[in-house]
Amino acid sequence: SFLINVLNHEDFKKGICDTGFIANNPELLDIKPGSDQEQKILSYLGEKIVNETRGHKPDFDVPKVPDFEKIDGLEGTKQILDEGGPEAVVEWIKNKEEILITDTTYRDAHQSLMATRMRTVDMEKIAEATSHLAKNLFSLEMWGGATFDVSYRFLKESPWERIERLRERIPNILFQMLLRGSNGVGYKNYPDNVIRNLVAESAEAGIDVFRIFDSLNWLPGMEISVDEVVKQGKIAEVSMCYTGDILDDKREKYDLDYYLELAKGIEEMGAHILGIKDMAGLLKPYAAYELIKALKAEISIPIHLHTHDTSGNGGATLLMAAEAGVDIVDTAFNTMAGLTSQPPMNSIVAALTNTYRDPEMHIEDIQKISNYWGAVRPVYSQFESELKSGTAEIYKYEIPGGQYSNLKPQVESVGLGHRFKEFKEMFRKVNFMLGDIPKVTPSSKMVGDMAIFMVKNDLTPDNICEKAKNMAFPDSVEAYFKGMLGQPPGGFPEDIQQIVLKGEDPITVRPGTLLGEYDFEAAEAELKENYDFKPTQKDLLAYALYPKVYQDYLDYLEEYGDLSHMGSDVYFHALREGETSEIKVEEGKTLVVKLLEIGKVDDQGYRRLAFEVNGFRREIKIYDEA
Ligand code: 3PY
Ligand code: ZN
Repeated sequence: SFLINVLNHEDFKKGICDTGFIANNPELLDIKPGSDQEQKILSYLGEKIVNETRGHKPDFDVPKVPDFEKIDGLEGTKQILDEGGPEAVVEWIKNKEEILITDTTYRDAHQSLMATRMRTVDMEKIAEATSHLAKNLFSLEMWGGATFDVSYRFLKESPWERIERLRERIPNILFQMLLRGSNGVGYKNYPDNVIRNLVAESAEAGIDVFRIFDSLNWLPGMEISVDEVVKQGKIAEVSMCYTGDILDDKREKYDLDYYLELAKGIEEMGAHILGIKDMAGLLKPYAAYELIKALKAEISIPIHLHTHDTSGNGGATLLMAAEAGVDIVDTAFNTMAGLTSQPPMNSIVAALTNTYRDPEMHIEDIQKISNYWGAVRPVYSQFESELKSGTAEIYKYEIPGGQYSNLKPQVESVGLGHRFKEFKEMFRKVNFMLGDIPKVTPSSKMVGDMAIFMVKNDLTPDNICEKAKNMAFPDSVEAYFKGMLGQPPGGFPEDIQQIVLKGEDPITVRPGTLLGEYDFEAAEAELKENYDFKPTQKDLLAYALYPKVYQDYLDYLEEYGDLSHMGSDVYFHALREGETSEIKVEEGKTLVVKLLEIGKVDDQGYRRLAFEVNGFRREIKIYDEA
C-alpha cells in the first residue's frame, strides 16, 4: 500500500519527487485498513476517539450471563395465545388468583432511565436466560413507544431486527408493545393505512400484546388500531391514561366516574384487556385501591396496571392494586427499576411471595437477571437523568417518566438549561392553561414544546393572548389546536385556540378520515431510486413514519456498516490506548482490535490513529474538530 500511495500522490504524478519526497509527505506511510468492513469500523472508532471520547474510557465490568438449566419444551403465555387466541389468554388470566407480572426492562425502563438508548445486543445476550429463569412472566414489554424512532435515529439499528433476534431466543413469553393509537410509534397522526400496516407488520414480526392508548383519552383515536389488532388475532390491551388524582376533590375533571366511563367505553370497543397507563406515576396507593375495586365491579375484562416509580410510591401502588384485585402489573428488574422507571420486580415478587397473590417466580432466578442488568447499566450512564431520589414533586408537575430523561437535554438544547425549574413550573401552568389534559406522548411533547416556547418568550398564561397574538407557535401546538391529535376532555380553550390558529378552522373528526392513504408504492420507488436495495414492507413503514430519520440511517449504514453486533462499551466509549477488544461484526465474525496509539494533531488538523486488527497494523487519519 505504500507503493500505491506513492504512485497516486499528486506531486509524484507531476514528477516533483526529489529525495525529500518521502520525508515531506508522511501520509505516504498511511497503511490503509484491510477490508471495506474493517475500514468502516476503524473510521467509526476513529471518529469516536478523536472527536468524542478523546481516548477516555471508564472501566466497565463485563455483564455476566447466568448459567441456567435448559428446559425441554419450554412453554408459557405465548403458547396459550398461539394455541387458543386472545380469548384463551383472557380466560386463563381470569382463572388465576395469583398476580401476573410484566417486565418492561426492554422498553419503558430504559426509555425512562436512559433516554431509550438500550441496544439490541445487550438485550439479546440475556434473552435466553430470561426465557428460562423468568418463564412465568406474563409478558415482556420490549417494543414500541420511543424505541422505534430512537433505534434508527441514535442507535443506527433496525428495531424490526430487535424483535426477530429476541423472539428467536424467547419462544415462550408474550411480547408486548406500546402503540400510540393513531400516532403509531410517532408524534403525529398517521394515515389509517400506515397504522394498519404497522400493526400487521408488528404482529407478523412477533408482537402479541398491543397496549394501545390515545394521548387525550379520545376513544376514536384508537379505533383503527384496535380493529387491526383484533383482525390479526393478537391481544388488544386498550388503555386509559391516568392523570390528576381521584382522591383530590379539586381535580373534578378526572374523578372516579371519568375513569369508569372511559373503561366501559374501552370494554365496548372490543378490548381484551383494560390497561391503566399511569405514565407519570400519579396514581397514589389508596387511589389505586379505589380505582381497581371500582373497575372490577364495573367491567369484566382483566386489568393491567402500568405505573412509574418517580415519587417512590410505585411499589405501594402496585401492592394496593394487588389487594384490590388487579390482574397484571408492570415492573422492571430491580437494577433497571425505580425513579422514573417502573417499580422493582424482584422486590414486588418478594413482597407477594407466600401470599394469595404469589406471582410464582423464583427470587434467586430473577436476581441473576437483575445482576446482569446491573452490570449493563453503567455503560449508558451518560444518558441518565440527574434524578437521584424519588420526588413527591412529580404529583405537581405531572411529567411522564419516559419524557423526564429527555427533557433536560431538550431544554438545554434551546439554551434554557439554567431555567429548568422555571420550565417545570411552566409545564404545569401550560397544562392548566390548556384546560388540564392527559399528558403522554404526543400531548406531553406538545405541552413541553409550549412550555419552552413560553419560557423563551417570557410569556405567561395572563399575557399570552395579548403578547403572542402575532407569534408563530411550535408546530406541535398548532397541530394540537387544529384537532390533529384528537379532541381533549372538555374541549379546547377558545381564546388560546384563536391566537394559535389565527383564523384557521379546527377539525372535530378523526384526523385519519382527512389524511388520505399513504402511497407505499411511491415510497418504494423513491427508496429504490436513492438506495440500492429492495425495501421490505417493514423498511417502507420506517420510511412512512420517519422519512428523514430513516434515510439518515441508510446513509449511516453506507458509511459505517451495520454496527449492531458491536459490544456497547466499544460502541459508546470506543477504546483507550493499549486496549484490545474483540469486536463482533456479524454473526460468527469477530475482529480483534487494539488501539496502539492516538497521534498528535498535524498541521492540517488530522490525527493519525494506529490500530492492530487481527494482528495487522492499520492506520487511519481522522480530522480533529476541536
Ligand atoms: C410513550 O408513548 O413512549 C410512552 O412511554 C408514554 O408514556
Ligand atoms: Zn410508562
